[in-house]
Amino acid sequence: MTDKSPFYITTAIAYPNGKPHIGHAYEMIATDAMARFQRLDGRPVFFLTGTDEHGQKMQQTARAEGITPQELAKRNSDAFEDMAKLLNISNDDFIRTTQERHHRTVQEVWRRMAANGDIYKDSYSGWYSVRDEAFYQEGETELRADGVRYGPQGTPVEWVEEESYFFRLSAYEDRLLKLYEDQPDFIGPTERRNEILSFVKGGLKDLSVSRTTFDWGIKVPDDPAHVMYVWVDALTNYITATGYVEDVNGPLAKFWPADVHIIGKDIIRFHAVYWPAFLMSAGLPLPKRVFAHGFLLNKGEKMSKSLGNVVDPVNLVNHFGLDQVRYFFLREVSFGQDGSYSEEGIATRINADLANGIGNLASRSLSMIVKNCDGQIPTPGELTDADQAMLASVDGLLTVCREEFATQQIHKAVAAIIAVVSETDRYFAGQEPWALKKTDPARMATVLYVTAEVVRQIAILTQPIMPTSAGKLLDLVAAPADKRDFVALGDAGRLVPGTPLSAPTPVFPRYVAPEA
Ligand code: ME8
Repeated sequence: MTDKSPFYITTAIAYPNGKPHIGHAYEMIATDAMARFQRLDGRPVFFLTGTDEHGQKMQQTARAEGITPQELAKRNSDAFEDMAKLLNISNDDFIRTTQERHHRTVQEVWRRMAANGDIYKDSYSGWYSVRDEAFYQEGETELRADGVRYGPQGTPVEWVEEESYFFRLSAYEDRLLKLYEDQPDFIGPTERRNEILSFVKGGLKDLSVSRTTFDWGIKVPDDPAHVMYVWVDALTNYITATGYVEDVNGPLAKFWPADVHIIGKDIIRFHAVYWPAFLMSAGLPLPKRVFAHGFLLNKGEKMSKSLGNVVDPVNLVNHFGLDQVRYFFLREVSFGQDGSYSEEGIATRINADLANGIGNLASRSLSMIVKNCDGQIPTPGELTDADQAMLASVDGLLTVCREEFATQQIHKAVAAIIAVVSETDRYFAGQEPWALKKTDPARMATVLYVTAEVVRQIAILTQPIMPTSAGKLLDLVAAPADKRDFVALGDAGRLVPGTPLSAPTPVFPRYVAPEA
């Protein structure tokens, strides 16, 4: 029995204090592939992305630009939505934390935490990084030679002293450790799990959860001089969008708790420590898993404006093609680890795996069918061991891909698919259908049938990675619109002999670098 339960997946919601960068694009693409995979596997999917619009960083950036935080948020939130469209992201909703529905939900969650006795007023003094929107212990900071104190992510911290509400995080230490113990899959990958375990075992201090020195945020119920700490507000977005807090029987409430939050490794602490503690306090169900991907590095270096190596995702897509870029990131970067990208790396992958790999296999086999088999899918004869082994390999891919996607190991699923493409190349070359044309046309027909059937299944399975190109491949093998999901894999959806095919058009052109 396959799993038909609802599947809820989210990206982090980005700060719209600037335009989206390649790291944001990467996170959206990877999460999109996972959402598409589950949809094709027959599960009802809810996929959420959006923007995190409050906080000091937004207010400071807006002031520096001489506009209001609302204007800044709107302008850049639109840029994030546009990028999602450009990247063919299949999100079901786009949340903005300035929306009314979100204010209502966050205030209700706050009330529940307060009712549980976990919120108290005191005064805060300590280090704060506006760039990370994070409080740090003195021991986590470092005074460098430039006279500036930096936090653990390498961003400057400043001393903050103000009246503040606190969340009794210290009371959740044991419950959090029990959670990590009882649900070993709660945090992935393992490096991040270990990092969080040692952080929590090191002892938790109560968390300052409101600010009074600026006002760009959601007001604390009954105390409008305080705005909530932006992470209390931001994390709650995941539950806002399901409507669960407002109505547990609402149309999308069945999607809570989330199956997986996909985030970057720099924000694991918020998601794996603060978020479950807030939810426990408010008496709400916890997400099943938090998975942190790595950082993208440009030729191994951190992207930064000062290094001048910031690549605009829009330019990258315009240059190489969308599905090519999606493929590259999902194949090249081990999901969960840092990854490096370069123009040469992308070009190599496009040519090796797409143009010479899947594309070439499809065009060689399908054009032979069109020329030599009356333009129709041929009728296969009796299958030899080689034919059966070939079909068994491709029929076995769904099980492998399911396993890899269940643990977010997308790159391994893609590698398994590409391994079958290589195997098919060897099969095709070994069977020499072009020679069989004269000596044994019936045998040629069988080899072409088997090869085209592999192409069909590879196309179905690569839809989450390269939706448009995989759709074109499915057009080439004349796969009906209702036979493109995972139910149509394997025996159940085999190509039907006699189906007319048109001459294949190239789906993956070779990448040739423009003249310098
Ligand atoms: O952290 N490579 O927003 P954000 C890969 N608003 N991923 C990267 C990256 C890179 N070079 N740079 C950033 C925030 N990211 C909060 C999230 S969620 C309730 C609130 C990832 O715009 C980063 O790790 O700084 C995060 O997952 C996402 O982009 C948004 O980062």
